[in-house]
Amino acid sequence: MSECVNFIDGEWVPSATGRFRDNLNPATGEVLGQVTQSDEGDLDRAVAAAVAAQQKWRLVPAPERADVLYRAGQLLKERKEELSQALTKEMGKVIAEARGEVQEGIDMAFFMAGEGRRLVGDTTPSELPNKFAMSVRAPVGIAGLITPWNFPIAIATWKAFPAIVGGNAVVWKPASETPVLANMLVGILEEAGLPKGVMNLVYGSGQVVGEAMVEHPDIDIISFTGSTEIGRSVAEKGGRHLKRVSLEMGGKNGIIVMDDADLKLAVDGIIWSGYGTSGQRCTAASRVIVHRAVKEQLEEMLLERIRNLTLGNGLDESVDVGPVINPSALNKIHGYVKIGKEEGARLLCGGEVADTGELAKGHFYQPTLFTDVEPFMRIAQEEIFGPVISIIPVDSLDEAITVNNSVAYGLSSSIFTQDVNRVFTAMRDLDTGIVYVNAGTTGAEIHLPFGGTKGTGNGHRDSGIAALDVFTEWKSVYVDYSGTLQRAQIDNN
Ligand code: UN1
Repeated sequence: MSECVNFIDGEWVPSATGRFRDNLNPATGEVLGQVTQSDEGDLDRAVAAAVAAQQKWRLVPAPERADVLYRAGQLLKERKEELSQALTKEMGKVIAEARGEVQEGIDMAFFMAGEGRRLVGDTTPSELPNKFAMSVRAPVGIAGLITPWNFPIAIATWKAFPAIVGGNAVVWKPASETPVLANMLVGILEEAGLPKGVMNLVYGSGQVVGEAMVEHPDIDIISFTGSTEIGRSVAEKGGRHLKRVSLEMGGKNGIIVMDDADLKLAVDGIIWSGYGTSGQRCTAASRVIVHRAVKEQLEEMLLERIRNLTLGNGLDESVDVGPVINPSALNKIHGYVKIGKEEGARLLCGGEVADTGELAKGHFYQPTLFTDVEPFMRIAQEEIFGPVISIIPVDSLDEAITVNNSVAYGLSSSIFTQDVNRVFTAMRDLDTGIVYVNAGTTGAEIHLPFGGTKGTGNGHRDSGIAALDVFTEWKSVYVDYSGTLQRAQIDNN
């Protein structure tokens, strides 16, 4: 049993509230430990520690700041299996996926460590003689990170590592569902030599700690991943304080399957992206937009594959689909299945809670497939965050693209086709932040920008170089070595 507490100014401390909540294994119902539940007082202490630490951290040369990330990357690598096992136990994703997620964290550490030797700005000519002009990156200051339970390691590293290398100090509120992973990650940064106060961890609810972070006058930027509903309120409240707010929210990702597609490949992509992580990825495929000419064949092939999927505890290497996070997720998913039936969609398989034998101990939902779904139906429009896929038939690429784009989200999309003209048309016209060709909608790599359009984001990106734009301010610097007062736009015209 583990007790997860806050990490403030280099000390592991329970909240002064004395309140804890249970940390449960979603596959077995087993109590893994407890996690402290904080209030505004704990947050204030964490922010004060961050403010003090950042004054020194911003002056540490960036390559030296990066050394901490190299060491953290090394430790993550050495403990990959331990972290992956812990991840499967507390979040439920199958062990192969857990290893993949920890790998994202490792990759992010080394990638951002490399940025410590770049952090590039521009050197440009000046309009005037004997004058030098350049832009440099300055830290934003104190970064407040709010992260979800579905990728407790990867998403945290997408945000924390660029923040750290950029010279910021961090106050992190991870999801209370996955505290062991948050503790392990912070422990690794501490061991890697991150000075005290640069990384602070505060557990608590979104309503108490999350809201207080958004309102806190000393937090300069909020980087949030979670639902569109909460993201909107973070943007509204943060906007009032003129705070920088970077949002990564929901998705309703579509896979287009054209009549010339390699159907076996398409089926692999649909199964992996739709039912992997039990559909609990913001990149999960939840719509299959298929050309009518291959619809029936695709349905048969999908049904055959779904019949052979094994549900269970993700620690068992032979299991394909793990549990969903908690009973309320199960209710939400089942609610959508009922809505789909009422709307007139045809249920091809699944559609029930899976609770036979051992499965009854956890929260499992059968991989579910609807067909003859109309694009306007709620199951085709709203994020379900569970293993439910809707097949929408279309007659052309144009129609497929229109259907794909006719949702309130814009994170990821994909097209299966052999035709290069269709590939480039789709690449241009699919209005999502991520587009895949002949692959599913999941599996973004950390050195590229991650995020999306419309209800998915607000113009910022996680991971990749783009993340440095979130966590640094541009500063334009002019050095005049002429010895005279040169008046720009006057003396040179
Ligand atoms: C998420 O679901 O919020 O692209 C992140 C992917 C993963 C990250 C998903 N690399 O599916």
